[in-house]
Amino acid sequence: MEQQSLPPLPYAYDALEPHYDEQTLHLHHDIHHAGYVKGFNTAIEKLNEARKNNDYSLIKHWERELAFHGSGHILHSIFWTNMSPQGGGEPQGELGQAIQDEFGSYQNFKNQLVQATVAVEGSGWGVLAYNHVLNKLMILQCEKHQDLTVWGAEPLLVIDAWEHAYYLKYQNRRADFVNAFFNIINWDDVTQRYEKARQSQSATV
Ligand code: MN3
Repeated sequence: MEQQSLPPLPYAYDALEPHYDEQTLHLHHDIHHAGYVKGFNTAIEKLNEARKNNDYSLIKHWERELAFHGSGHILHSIFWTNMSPQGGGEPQGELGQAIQDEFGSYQNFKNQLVQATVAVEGSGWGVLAYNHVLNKLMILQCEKHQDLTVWGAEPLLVIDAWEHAYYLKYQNRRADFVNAFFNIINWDDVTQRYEKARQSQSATV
């Protein structure tokens, strides 16, 4: 497998102010996300070596590293494009309808996603996902970057609830950060992800 690289942000570091501050974005993207990319590449390299040498003595460690850093890399890549300086509002079209059908209303959906994200135990994420296997939208909590998911769930909209995502500006007020995030959600991006996810084939139950 090819080495992964850190994707550039699709906007300037200060573009999401005041909801998401420049200093946090710098640290979050340039240090934290870069760390997950590096960790993922190391895990890939070590697993290549293990196969080559037929030495699986550290297999448990490197598989865990692969899941943690790989999931961290994927979720952050989605997180950056989930935000936009022109974001906010409510989703329209098919996604808007699907949210209404699944959760009863946009407000119900928002309430559940905010509460789920705020209540993540320790470090983790709030996630809106489309589940290929069940053909349905789901709101999930994710601990760390990889725990508590459901197989077949493709993340569409993710909210980083690790302290590194908000602590400089919001300190212990995770709920304030999560609510502010709704002012910068890029619904066009979320809608495109939903449409692509619906088009891709998966065996269903
Ligand atoms: Mn993060």
